[in-house]
Amino acid sequence: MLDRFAAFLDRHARVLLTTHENPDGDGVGAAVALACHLKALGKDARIVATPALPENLRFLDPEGWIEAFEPDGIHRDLAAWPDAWLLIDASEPHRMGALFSAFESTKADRACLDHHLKDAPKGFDAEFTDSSASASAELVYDLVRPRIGGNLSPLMAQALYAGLVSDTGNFRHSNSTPKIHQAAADLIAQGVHPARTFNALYQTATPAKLRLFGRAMGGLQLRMDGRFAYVAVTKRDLDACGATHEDLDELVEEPRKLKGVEVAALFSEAADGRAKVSLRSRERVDVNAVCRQFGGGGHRLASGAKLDLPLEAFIAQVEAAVVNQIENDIV
Ligand SMILES: [Mn+2]
Repeated sequence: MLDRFAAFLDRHARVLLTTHENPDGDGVGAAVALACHLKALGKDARIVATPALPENLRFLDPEGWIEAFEPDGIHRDLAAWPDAWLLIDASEPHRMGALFSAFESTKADRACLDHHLKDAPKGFDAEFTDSSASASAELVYDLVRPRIGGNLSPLMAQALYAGLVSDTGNFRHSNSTPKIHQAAADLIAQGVHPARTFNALYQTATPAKLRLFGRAMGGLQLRMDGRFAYVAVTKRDLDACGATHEDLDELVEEPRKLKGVEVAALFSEAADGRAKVSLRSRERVDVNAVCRQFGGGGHRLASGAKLDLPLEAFIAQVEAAVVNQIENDIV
C-alpha cells in the first residue's frame, strides 16, 4: 500500500493536504510531517484546515503552514490549485466539513490516507488505507522512515510523535502496539521530548474548566453498586463556573476512573438546548446499543445521543436503558 502511495505522490507536483473537520493531533501531525517530506522532494504542498488549527496543536506548526479555510476569502479558488487533493485521517469525503464543496469541484486527483475501520471508501480516485495501523502518523512514519537516511527533521519528528500520542491516548489504548512503541522510541531518540509533547497536547485546562469538573464531580451519581456512574451538567452549572460547552471535553473520563465501573456517563444541556449524553464502557457493555435507542450511536465502547427532552426526563430514560444493557451484557 505504501509503495502505491509513494508512487501516487511521485506523480504529482502540487499537493493539497486536508484532514477531517475539527482536526485532531493525528490528522495535523500526519499532514505536517507529510508536508515536510513533500517540500523536501521539491514539491508544492499546502495544508488547509477547517474551521482552523486548534490552539493546543499550534506547536506542531511553527512555520505557520496550516491555513484556516476561508471559502469566501483566500480560498475561493482553492479547488483549482492542486493536482492532487489528499484527505488524511478520514476516508469519507463529507468528514471534510466545509471543505467538501471545493473537494467535489476540483479536477485534481483525489485520494485518502486513513487507518479507520470503515466500509470501502467512496468518492476518491485512489485510496490508501490500512486499518491495522494505530494512527495516520504511523502510516506517514512508515512511508518516510525508510526513505530518509539519517535523522528526521525536528519538525517532522515532533509532528509524527504527537500523532502517535493522540490516537493511542498517550499509549494507553488497546492500539498501543509494539510497533507504535518502537516508532515512538525512534522519534524520542531523535530528540522529541515526551513530557513537553504531553503538556502541550493535554495540560491545557482553564480555571473555569477545573471549577466545572469539581462542581460536576460533587454531584456524582452511582447506580448498581457503582457499576454505572454518571455526572450531569446544566447550562446554570456552566454559567456559574464561567465555563463553555468546550470545557465539557474529557469530563466523562472522570466517572470512568472508578474501580468497578462498567459504564460512565456525562449528561448535559447541549448548546442547541437539547439533552445530551456521552457514554463510555470499560469493556463489556455495548453502549452503542443504548445510544441507538435514542437516535444516536458511535462505537461499542464510546457512544452518544441527543434528544429534545428536559434533562431530568432524559436522564431517567437513559439510566433505565443502561441498567438493562448492563444486565443483558454481563452475566
Ligand atoms: Mn487517526
